[in-house]
Amino acid sequence: MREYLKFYIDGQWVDPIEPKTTNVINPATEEASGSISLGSTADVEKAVAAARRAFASWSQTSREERLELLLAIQAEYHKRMGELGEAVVEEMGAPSALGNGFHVGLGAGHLAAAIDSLRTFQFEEQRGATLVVKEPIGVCALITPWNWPMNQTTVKIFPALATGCTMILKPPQLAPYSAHILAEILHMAGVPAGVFNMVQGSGSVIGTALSTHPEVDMISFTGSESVGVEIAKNAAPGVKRVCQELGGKSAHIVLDDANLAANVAAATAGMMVNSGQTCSAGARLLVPASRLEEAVAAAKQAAEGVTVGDPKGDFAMGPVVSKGQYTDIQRYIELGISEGARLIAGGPGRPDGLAKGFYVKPTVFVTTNDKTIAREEIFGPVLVIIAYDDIDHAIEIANDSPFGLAGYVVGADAAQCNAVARRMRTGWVSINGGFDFQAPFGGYKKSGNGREWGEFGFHEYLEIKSLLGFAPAG
Ligand code: TAP
Repeated sequence: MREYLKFYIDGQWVDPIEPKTTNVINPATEEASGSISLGSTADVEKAVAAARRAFASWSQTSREERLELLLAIQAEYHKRMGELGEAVVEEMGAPSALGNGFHVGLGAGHLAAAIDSLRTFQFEEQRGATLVVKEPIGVCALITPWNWPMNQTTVKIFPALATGCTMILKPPQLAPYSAHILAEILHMAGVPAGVFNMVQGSGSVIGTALSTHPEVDMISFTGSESVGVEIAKNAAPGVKRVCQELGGKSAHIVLDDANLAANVAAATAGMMVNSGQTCSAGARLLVPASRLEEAVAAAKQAAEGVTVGDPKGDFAMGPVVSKGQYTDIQRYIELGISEGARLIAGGPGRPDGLAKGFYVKPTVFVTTNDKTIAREEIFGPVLVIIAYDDIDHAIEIANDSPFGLAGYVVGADAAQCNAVARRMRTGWVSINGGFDFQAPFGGYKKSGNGREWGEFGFHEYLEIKSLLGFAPAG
């Protein structure tokens, strides 16, 4: 059993001011795997005060000093990747290969990207007699979700550190272990006292205290639309910057010239990665109407080939994170059926042989874009296939969504793929599997307003100042 009962404030592991704990449930066993403390507004006060004090000196550090610290963090991170991976497996049920692979690899990737960006980032630009300076915005509240716990924390912490900000991290109650280990890594690497602080607890208490705190300058939030809106409202009276990374219902367009069966199979298996709990998942698979049945056969075979079981075993898919998440996904599957969608794989209930744990069947429907299961984010292993008549129709369907986070295009003709990608109203489009840690990531429409990852992620943490009549040093 893990007991992570202390918070990290002002460079020290400290007890909560008012002791209160909660169990963390292992989604594979439905049993407690450990416990964390639930903080109060008094803990937030301490953490914000520490971050404010530290900002005075950390904001004045040189690029080289911050680079040295990030390199020290990188060395510590690499030493403890195994522990981080095991924590992710236990807290959110990721299969071992995924938890120890892509989950912790995303953290390492964001760290390397922050280091690369910091080496060359232009913090100053002389424009005639004006110097434009980018300065750290101040004390940042980082509020993260459970679905890719290492990705979500590292994509905020490292750019915040690199730009000279100080911060308070509020990790998710459902997946708090990896964040605690990450705080240990930062401590071991020598992050100065107060620069990074972490308070565990509920969003309604800790998140609200941070969003409304007059000494918090900026909030970087990843999570659901409803909480994003609440944070923005809470932050509005203080005129804080609020960067929101919210949900998605991304289209994955398979063009007519693509190797359809192979691409549909890959897209189906891809949807089931992390039990479908990925904001940028290609949850709407758009295929040519003339080849729908070919796509259905490939998707059925691929979904039925996704093995589901104990995250510690050799399975492609583990459970979903919680009972609440399991119940929500079951509701959507039932809704799909009652709305008349054609169920081609999976369906309600647990997979055969799994009596315990929040396991969901890899599920595929064929439906139309007006149905609830095609419009709302299910955040589970549920793919909807939608047929299109021609490319204009495919793009119309792709863009007919309240969200605009990601998109995928696969096809043999690169020029055509590029043209389709350009017409998609989303912040991030992967063409034939393209992936890049330096590419800005974030959403249009209800998917949010921020851009994270690599150099573009730095801008969220920077103010822009003009120094007029600034004579360049001669
Ligand atoms: P949320 O319920 O929104 O929770 C996200 C974080 O916000 C948690 O740490 C939560 O705390 C906290 N929170 C809850 N209420 C709050 C409040 N009133 N004020 C401040 N903070 C509050 O999301 P989730 O269920 O963890 O994650 C799933 C959602 O996140 C999906 O919609 C998904 O699409 C989205 N998501 C988006 C992205 C990107 S990059 N766009 C990435 C991942 C996930 P507790 O839960 O600990 O109480």
